Amino acid sequence: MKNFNRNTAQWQELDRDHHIHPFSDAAKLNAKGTRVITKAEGSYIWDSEGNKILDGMAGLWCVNVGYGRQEIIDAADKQMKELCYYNSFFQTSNPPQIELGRLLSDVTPDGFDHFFYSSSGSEANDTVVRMVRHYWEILGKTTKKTIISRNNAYHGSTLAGTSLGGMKYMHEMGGSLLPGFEHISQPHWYLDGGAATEEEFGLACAQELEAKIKEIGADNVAAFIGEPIQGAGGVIVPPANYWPEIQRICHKYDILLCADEVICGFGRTGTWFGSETMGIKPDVITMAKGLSSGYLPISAVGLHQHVAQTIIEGGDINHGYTYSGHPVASAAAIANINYIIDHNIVEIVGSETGPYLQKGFQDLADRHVMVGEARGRGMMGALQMVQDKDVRKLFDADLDVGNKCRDHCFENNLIMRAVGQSMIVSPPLTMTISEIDELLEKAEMCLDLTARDLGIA
Ligand code: PXG
Repeated sequence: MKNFNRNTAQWQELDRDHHIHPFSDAAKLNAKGTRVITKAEGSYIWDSEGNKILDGMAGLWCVNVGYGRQEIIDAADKQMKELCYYNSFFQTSNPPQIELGRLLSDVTPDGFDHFFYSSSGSEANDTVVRMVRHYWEILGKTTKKTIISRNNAYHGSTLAGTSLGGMKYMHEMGGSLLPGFEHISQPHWYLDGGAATEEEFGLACAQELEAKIKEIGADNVAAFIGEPIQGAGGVIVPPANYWPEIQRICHKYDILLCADEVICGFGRTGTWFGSETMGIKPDVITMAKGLSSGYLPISAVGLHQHVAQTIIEGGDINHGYTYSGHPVASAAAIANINYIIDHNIVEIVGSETGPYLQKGFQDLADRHVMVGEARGRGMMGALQMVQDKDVRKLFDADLDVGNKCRDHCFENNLIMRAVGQSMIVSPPLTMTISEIDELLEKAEMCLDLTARDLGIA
């Protein structure tokens, strides 16, 4: 390929000269130089220096079936040649997007049979905001506009995504918190629970929703949105009574329940959807990432029958994207879902690899001086680092323990992400037991190195 054959230093220089990276401090990154990833296969990526790196994050929580699957490559290649693009606006459709809808109605929870497509999780969540408000307008409840979410939630980086999300530092950039969005506490018992039991805390967090609805007035609230298990916020698994109580409250006040399944969907938690793992029956679901395992950008909003029927009968839908239902991305998504089905990936995560990873993390937490808690479900997990396990006390923020540990991982060819003082994994769902062993060994070694930096061990 013309000009692709450069060395690391040349690529770093060009990257510095021409690229603004997402969620990065550009000046610091430029001074350090980016790591250039050149190829990938299965659970491993390679950089331009030839290092083989175990990808504990499946890219960015998305390459669920692992890298380089020929079935997906072939499906995209075939579709690219046949019909590389056509829109869905001119009363037109295309076979891959039609087939994808049928397949999604099979794998999504009961009652979901209509889907609206876009290219990213953020666009899908923008769609959720517009659709739920439109739904209430059709029903004549024009004041039902506000959407309630949680602090530290992540729902994307567009203006609506940022506003839905509960990341303060994102709201602060450019005054990005739009009106019509409210946030309640996240159900993070380990760090925020204080003296409460998990049950007491779960109930209290859920009941904040009721208090918020009463404060705003149910007539003004359109929906509640949440990730079944918060991902980017730090793999936060809510107490068992949290979601049932949220469900009860949404039902009581006639508020739509939206599950953001962008990370939890397509097997990540050991069932097809995180809603199933957490026992939720949502009205709307957001899907992206694992929908195509990241091979091509595609996302979807699933509408439960009762929502879909109202929208279908409600007249013009003044919403859509150039790439809604892109044929090549749809073909990749179909091949990806078929790969998941054909290889029993959801069942294997639910009964074998998921429990194995979780037990490995739990054992590590039990024996490691710095790990206060192991959280997770299926193939997503977090190791919470603490200074004092007995009182759940974090390290001083200035010590930057998360990034210290993340850097050790990087140097030792393991991708693990730091969220505050938690180390996060979300590996490909196809990761084998021996690869999980490698992940666990490297993770422990990097925790040891971090402890040594801090003078603990
Ligand atoms: N919802 C959830 C639950 C997500 O995790 C989005 C929506 C937005 O998807 P797009 O495709 O627009 O990025 C996400 C994305 C991180 C990190 O640092 C996580 C995401 C994106 C970027 C960084 O963990 N998740």
